[in-house]
This record gives sequence, C-alpha cells and structure tokens, in this order.
Amino acid sequence: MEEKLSFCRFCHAFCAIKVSVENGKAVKVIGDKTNPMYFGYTCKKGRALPQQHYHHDRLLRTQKRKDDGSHAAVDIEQAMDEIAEKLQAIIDEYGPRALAMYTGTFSHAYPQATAFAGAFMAAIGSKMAFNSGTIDQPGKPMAVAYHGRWDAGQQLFDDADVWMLVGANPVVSKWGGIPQFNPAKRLHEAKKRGMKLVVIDPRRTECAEKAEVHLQCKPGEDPTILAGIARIIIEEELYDQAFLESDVEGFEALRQTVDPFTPELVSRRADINADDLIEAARIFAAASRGAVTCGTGPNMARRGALTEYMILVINTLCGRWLREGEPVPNPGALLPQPEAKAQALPRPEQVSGYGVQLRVRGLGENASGLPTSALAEEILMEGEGQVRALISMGGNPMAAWPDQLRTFEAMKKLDLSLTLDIKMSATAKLCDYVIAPKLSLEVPSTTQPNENVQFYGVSTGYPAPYAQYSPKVIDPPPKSDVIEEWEFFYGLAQRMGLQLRVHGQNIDMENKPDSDDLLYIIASNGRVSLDDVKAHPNGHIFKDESIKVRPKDDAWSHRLDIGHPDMMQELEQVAEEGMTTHAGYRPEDEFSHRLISRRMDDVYNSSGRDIPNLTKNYNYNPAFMNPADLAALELASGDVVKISSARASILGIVEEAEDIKRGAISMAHAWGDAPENDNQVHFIGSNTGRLTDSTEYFDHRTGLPMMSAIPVNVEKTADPSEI
Ligand SMILES: Nc1nc2c(c(=O)[nH]1)N[C@H]1C(S)=C(S)[C@@H](COP(=O)(O)OP(=O)(O)OC[C@H]3O[C@@H](n4cnc5c(=O)[nH]c(N)nc54)[C@H](O)[C@@H]3O)O[C@H]1N2
Ligand SMILES: Nc1nc2c(c(=O)[nH]1)N[C@H]1C(S)=C(S)[C@@H](COP(=O)(O)OP(=O)(O)OC[C@H]3O[C@@H](n4cnc5c(=O)[nH]c(N)nc54)[C@H](O)[C@@H]3O)O[C@H]1N2
Ligand code: SF4
Ligand SMILES: [Mo]
Repeated sequence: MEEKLSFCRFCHAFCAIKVSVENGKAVKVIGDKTNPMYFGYTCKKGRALPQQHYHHDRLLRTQKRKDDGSHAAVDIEQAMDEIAEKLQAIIDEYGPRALAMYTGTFSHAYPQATAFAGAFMAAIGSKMAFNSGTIDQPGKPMAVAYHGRWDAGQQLFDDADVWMLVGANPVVSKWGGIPQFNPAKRLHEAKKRGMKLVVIDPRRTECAEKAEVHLQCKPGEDPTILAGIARIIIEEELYDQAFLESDVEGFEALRQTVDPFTPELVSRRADINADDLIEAARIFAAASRGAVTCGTGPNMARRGALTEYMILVINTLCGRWLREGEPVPNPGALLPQPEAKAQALPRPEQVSGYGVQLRVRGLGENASGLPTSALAEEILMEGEGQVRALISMGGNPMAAWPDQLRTFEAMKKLDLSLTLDIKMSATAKLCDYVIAPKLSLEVPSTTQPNENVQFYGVSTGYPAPYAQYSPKVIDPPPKSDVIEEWEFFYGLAQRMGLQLRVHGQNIDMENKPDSDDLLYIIASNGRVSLDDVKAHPNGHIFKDESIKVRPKDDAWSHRLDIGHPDMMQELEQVAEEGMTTHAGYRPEDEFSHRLISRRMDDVYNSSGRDIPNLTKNYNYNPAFMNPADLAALELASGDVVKISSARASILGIVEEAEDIKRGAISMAHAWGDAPENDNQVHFIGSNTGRLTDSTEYFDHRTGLPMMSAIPVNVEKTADPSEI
C-alpha cells in the first residue's frame, strides 16, 4: 500500500488529502493533518472519492446517441472525427456563433480544460461562451463594476472582530464568506477570540447557530434590510469619516436614498425585529475589522446586483479595506504579485450593453459574462444567429439551469449536443455525444483556480499565498477509454485545422503536449514557480511579509462609488414597492409561500446522488418547512406535495424543520430529471429550477431570473401522476 499526497476536487474547496493506493487503485482518502491551509479537514464527499472513481455507473467510454434515443459506446477517436465534421458543417453553414460553450462546476477543478475550452472557442471565432458563474452570483462582478474595486483587497476573516453573513452558509457550502478552507475550524477560532457574528437568513443555519444576532428574515428582502443597516450607520455616524473623505464618492446620494428605509419599515417588510436590526448595524460598525459578505440565496432572490452593491457599500462606509503599510495577505502564489495599492481602481465606463449582444430580452455581455439563463432561449429562437450546437463541460443544464422546461425544449432542438461528463446525467441522456473524461485523481492539477476566485467577491479565494500541486495519483480503470477534457478540445482543433493559443502561447498542434507542461504554461507568470510549488507536495503557504500595501499614486483621482445612480434608482424602486407586490412579486394572496435555495451537506449540486455513502441521509431533496406551516396545511413529514409557481409545478416530499422561517420552503437545487421521470420523486428528488421563469423578473443586466424566494403555493397530492 502506498500513500500519495493530493488535493480533493469533489468540490471547489480543494482540501489537501492523502490517498491510499493499493495495486494501482485508490482505496482510501483522509485529510492531510500537516497542511497549513486546511488543517486535515475532509468531508464525506472527499472521503468518497474512491467510490466516485470506481462507481459502476461511471462512464468509461464515450457514448453516442442512437436514433431510438438510447446510447452506445463509441471509440473516442471516432467520436472526435464525427464531431469535428459535424461542427465544421454547422459553422460553414451558419457561422461560428452557431456554436455555444457552457462550462459548468467541474471546469473549476481542471485548469487545463478551462484554458483549452476558451482557446478552442477563440480559434473557431465564436464568442458564445457561457459559464455557471452567471447562474450563480453574477451580481458580484456587477456590483464591483458599479462600486469599484479596492486594489489592496479587503480585511480578512482570520483577524476580524466582526463578520456578517447574508444568505450564505459556508460551514456547509465551503464557499465564500468564511474562507472555504476548513471554515468550521476558522469560525470556531474566531468565536474563541471574541469575534461577533451577524447572520441574515430565513433559515437558522449551521452558521446562524453561532451568531450573536440572527435576523431570520422573510426571503427576498435583502436590499431592504441592507439599506436599513446603511441608514442606521449613517444616522448614528458610525462610518469611517476619514476613509469616506479620502477615497469615496456618492455619500450624499446614498444618504438620501436609504432615508425611507427606517427600522420600522424594514421590520415590517422583512418580518424582523427593529431592535435586532439596530443591534446588527451597531455591532458591525462598532468593530474595528471585519466584513459583510453575501452568498447565493440573496443573489438569486432577484436584485442580486443591488444586494451585492449594498454589501460593498456597507463595507466601504465602515472602511473595511486594507490600508497603506498593512501586509498583503495574499501576494500571489501561482498568480502574479498584485500591485496592491491603497486606492480604488478605475471603474468600467459601461457595466453592460457592450461586446456580444444576444437576441433575447435585450441581454448581452456584461460585467459577469454572457448570461447562461438566456442560452436556452438563444437555442430556441429561430433565425439569424441561432445557436445550433452546444458543448457542455462539467455542467448539467437540465439539472441546474433556471427554467428547466425551457432547457428541455432547447436540448431537444439542438442540431448537435455534447457534454463531457462522468455519468449519464439528466443532460447527458439528451446529448448526441457524451465524452467520458478522466476523473480528478487521474489528472495532474494545481490549486491555482482557487487563487483566481479572490477577484470574485468579498472573502473568496485563499487568504494567504497558498499553493499545492497534485500529480496524477492513479491510472483510470483498466480497459477504459477516457481522456482529459483539454485533450478533447485539442483533438477537435487538430481535426479542424485550428491553432490553439493558451496564455499567449501557441500550442504545438503536431506533437501533443503533456498535461503537466500545460500547468507550467498556465502558471507561467506566477510569483512562485510551479517547480517551487512541486517541491512542497503537502501544499505550502509561500509567505513574504515584506510585501505591504503600497501608497496611493500621486494625484490619483479614482474613488469607490457608494451612490451610483443606477443602483440608487433601483433602491428607490425597492422603497416605493408596496407591501404586497414589492420586488415584482405577485400579490401575496395569490402565493402563500416562498421557495428558497439551500445546499445539502452530502451532495454537491447534481453530483454525489448516486454514491451510497452520500445518500444514507437522503436520496432526494426534501422540501423543508416549519412545523407550524405543515400543521396549518394538515401535512406531515413524508407527505408528497405539489409545489406550484406562476411558471410550473413540481412534486416535493415535505419534511418538518424547526430552523425554517414560517412561510418559507427550503429546498436544494439540481435534483430530479426530465419531466417524464417526475413520479420517481422518492428516488431522484425534484427540480426546483422548473419553478423559475427565465423571462420574468430577471435582472436586466445579468439576465439572472428569480431562483430563490420564488412565490409558490403548496398542496397535498396523493398521486405523483397528478402533476
Ligand atoms: N434553482 C436553483 N438553481 C441553481 C442554483 C440554486 O441554488 N437554485 N445554483 C446555481 C449554481 S450556484 C450553480 S454553480 C449551478 C451549477 O450548474 P452546473 O455546473 O451546470 O451543475 P452541476 O450539477 O454542478 O453539474 C456538474 C456536472 O459535472 C459532472 N461531473 C462531476 N465530476 C466531473 C468531472 O470530474 N469532470 C467532468 N467533465 N464532469 C464532472 C456531474 O456528473 C454533473 O453532471 O447551478 C445553479 N442553479
Ligand atoms: N455540500 C455542498 N456544498 C456546496 C454545494 C452543494 O450543492 N453541496 N454547492 C456549491 C455551489 S455551486 C455554491 S455556489 C456554493 C453556495 O454557497 P452558499 O451561498 O453558502 O450556499 P447555501 O449553503 O445554499 O447558503 C445560501 C443561504 O441563503 C439562504 N437564502 C435563500 N434565499 C434567501 C434570501 O432571499 N435572503 C437571504 N438572506 N437568505 C436566503 C438559504 O437559507 C441558505 O442558508 O456552495 C457550494 N458548496
Ligand atoms: S470540502 Fe469535502 S468535497 Fe470539498 S474539497 Fe474538501 S473534502 Fe473534498
Ligand atoms: Mo455555484
């Protein structure tokens, strides 16, 4: 038995692991206790990596769809021949825009794959590249575009004396907010040193359990609550006057716009106690270091850009950005050393309306990229510019895109559909080709993608210059015919006579490069060389405390904007909206509940649902509801209900949960399958994305429709076929 060092890629957290390998097979995974970033942490999913790799349903050969809709194995070289020919024919007839690429969650773990997917699209000349970030929190980059980016970055969680989480549950999700590298330990340490925590969430989450103040709000009221907090900070003069004077503009516009958001108004609209709101604002502003950060819930509950903007506004009011002379927490490892000056970077002139324009809903390129929520419509809408071929990599549109019924129609309409996936996902079943890829332990990689996410939002990415390299740990199972994703794009490019360019370098299109060589290209401008990173196989923090935040440039005039007219206008709309129809919702007498998003600990979006160790608790996504709501509807745990939005209905299996606010239904996404399988709800769960209408109540810049806080009705149904 051999023990090999690696890092887990079941989710985006990349925990450092030790893999026991016996006769060439991974048999056990444990955390690496010596690791300075993760301190030995692993979760159930990471420990199930061997089960994932040797799962009986894992695709070991590429699949091709037959005329009767079933799939059969095909040799990968033959598949690439056929696909290249079909793609070329589509491009010849309709132009490069007819090909769209969607890169999903599992692109993140494979830097070579993401680089090659981009290079392939560039070589073809199609700008129709979409990613799952635009159905995640596109409000984040949008808000930064409006507010401006502070070059030196924000204060850290690890030395904060206050923290505020808005609709995020990092202890479970290992995503932004608390650094996603063993967040439970980091939160524990923070509480020990006296850090105060405020949580704003309709659910009493695992994080809320630890909070000094938990505002258990009505879903969808985050802009109201955050405007209320800003108002208290301004009224009580709790802001950082010196910072506002030196580096910020828009204070007066903000002051006037938040004025209507009195604690009483916020209390009524968000159904929270006014005194608790005041306490939350005072705790946050009184502290010396910390930040407010936001997760997926509020981002998806409509007005995500405004919500994220208000997050930045509150941080800026309190001056929670790093100042001249402070150490730069992460001066880059595999990424280049940042300038890290104590100044606001110039803001873009336009946040949307430039670059590629889509044909639907007036949407197009924007600060967050091209909106994935519009891709199904682009496929369905006939005429010049229609998307006719789709390559999906490491994503599952049928499970995860909003408005599943529209996605279903779109998948069936495509002339050529392919996905790179490890199993016959809900999407794969509808695809012409399913490319069977190597899995994480079979591929060399680095933690560089997690360095990149520091630019995504507040408290995302590594809080120190950490990096790890993992060599290939095992070979794929014998007799398999699997390739790395980048090899697929390389193979197509060769056949189509395309020259690929990655990070400014031409790739040798005659002699296929090695996967490891590509990691060198991708990390070529890092502060630390990949060789140095390789020399620390356990992962390492490449500290350099001499790197400090540099002073502001002379005569620098750029400032952070806390009163941007677009945002102030939207906030005015929020203030004006009535109590029953606010936020564009239908009157509440038409819909009794709001369905909110959540993450389930044991699974990762649509991954893990077929792994025995991960489905011991649930093999479906329960509809968690407050006991009083269940009693009022004469429902009991285990009952099957029909949950209906203005768009569609799904089945749900209700489960009593004291931690859910009355009026909310908390349900994870990416479960279920195509509509014809709905009656298997007890085994596959239900698809909450079907409740979303992508063409209504969407953000006019990012295109993101309402994916949380969705108004719904719920009624008992005895017979799943009723739906
Ligand atoms: N209603 C609602 N909708 C949502 C959300 C929500 O909260 N509510 N959340 C949104 C968010 S935040 C996101 S990020 C998106 C996710 O959107 P997607 O990324 O499209 O969805 P996933 O389910 O993560 O799809 C991952 C796919 O990759 C496959 N896979 C697993 N491992 C590998 C691998 O190693 N290589 C390859 N090639 N494939 C692999 C899996 O089998 C799966 O089919 O969903 C969004 N949709
Ligand atoms: N185990 C596990 N981990 C995951 C995933 C998974 O599926 N499983 N998915 C991964 C992905 S793709 C992502 S993007 C991250 C997301 O990471 P997080 O954003 O931390 O996701 P959640 O844990 O769903 O936390 C969102 C919270 O928002 C709350 N919420 C919902 N609607 C509203 C609202 O209107 N207002 C407020 N204030 N709160 C609201 C929910 O109750 C929930 O507690 O997690 C990642 N990590
Ligand atoms: S949190 Fe779990 S699934 Fe995610 S990287 Fe760590 S061990 Fe893997
Ligand atoms: Mo996500």
